[in-house]
Amino acid sequence: MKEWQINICIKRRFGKGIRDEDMKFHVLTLFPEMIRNITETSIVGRAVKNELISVETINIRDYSANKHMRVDDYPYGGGAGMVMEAEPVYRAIMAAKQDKATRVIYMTPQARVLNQTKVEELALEEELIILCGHYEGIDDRVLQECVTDYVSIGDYVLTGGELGAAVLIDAVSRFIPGVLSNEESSQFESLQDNLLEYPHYTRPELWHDKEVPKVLLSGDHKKIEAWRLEHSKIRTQERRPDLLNQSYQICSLWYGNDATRESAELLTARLSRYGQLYDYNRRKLQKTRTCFQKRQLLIFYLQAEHDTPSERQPARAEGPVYMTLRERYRNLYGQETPYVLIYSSKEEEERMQAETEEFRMHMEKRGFVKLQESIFHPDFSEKEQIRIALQIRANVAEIS
Ligand code: 21W
Repeated sequence: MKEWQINICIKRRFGKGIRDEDMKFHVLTLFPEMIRNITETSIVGRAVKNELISVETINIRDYSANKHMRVDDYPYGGGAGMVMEAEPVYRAIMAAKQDKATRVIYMTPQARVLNQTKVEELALEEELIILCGHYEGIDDRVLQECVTDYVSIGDYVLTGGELGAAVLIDAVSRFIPGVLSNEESSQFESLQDNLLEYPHYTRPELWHDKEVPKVLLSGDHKKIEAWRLEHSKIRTQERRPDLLNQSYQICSLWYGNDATRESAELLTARLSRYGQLYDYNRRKLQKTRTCFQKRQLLIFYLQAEHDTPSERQPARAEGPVYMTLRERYRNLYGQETPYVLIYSSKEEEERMQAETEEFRMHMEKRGFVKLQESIFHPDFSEKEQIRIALQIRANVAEIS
């Protein structure tokens, strides 16, 4: 059982208050029932019930500084419509914040449009305050003082920020462990690789004179995967060519024992639908000159050489010989290709310091740029695994 599953069991058994939710949303709005309607239903509603997330609505009107509970006033300089006053909004934000450094997101059409990268970045937070405007907008001074992120959900005009807040909550919640069931899982996701999904088919084989592509009936999984990748690319080129120059292919290079391989398989699957594994235990691969492109991301998994043999990984008759990183990867060439180093433990990171520094300089000369170092282990909880994958994806998004 994974850690989060155990946590759910504990919660079911002992009720509330055992442990905090993995994400807390505070929504500041004049129409709290609009948010509640959405967040009490469907997958988000189930996640709230299971206490994986919580959604607190704060009615800005409750923080009015006025005995008539008014929260808006005429705009200075004249013009149509009303403007929400700074003070009630400020008080509502302070009530949600409670001295914590929580990010405050203002939903507004005057912002960059929300995308998957931003969603993943926000999913790394523990709490979010979402501010919904109404009328013509909010007095700019409170926005300047409190807001950390401005978010639009698309280039069209709505009547208020509530639907935007609901969209944000929905998209972020999908990254909270346990929110999606296995079937709904975000493991393999359209857009995960900045590619649109390939076309799907089900029975019958022939419909309105249209046949199902033969390769899908072949049972050859390698061929099917190649077909799907190809058609994902074709679709993206046709319908969303703008996505293609944000897309990176994940290449995981590993050297070592079964634990190292397992790390590589797990993290690669979290990062990409079409990630590739390179087993550098193979002498042939070590000797082959391999050129990588700008749009590829290399992930090196360091050998957990001092790992004690576990049940999962019985000791080999003769374990892999220790080679330095430079020796293992002596034939790699890049074109400003980014890479990530993955250690299996904190101790390994410390032990390897000198060697990875030497490796970094070697790689720099060969056309590679180091993006980050992380620690990853198959025994990490689902939450920790997702966090590491999201961090890598956020860093990649930053350079692209
Ligand atoms: C719409 C507020 C327009 C302010 C002419 C004269 C939040 C939203 C919203 C809204 C204006 C999002 C005007 C995409 C959105 C939101 C309400 C300013 C009014 N026009 N994402 N006065 N689209 N919309 N213009 O509308 O609060 S996220």
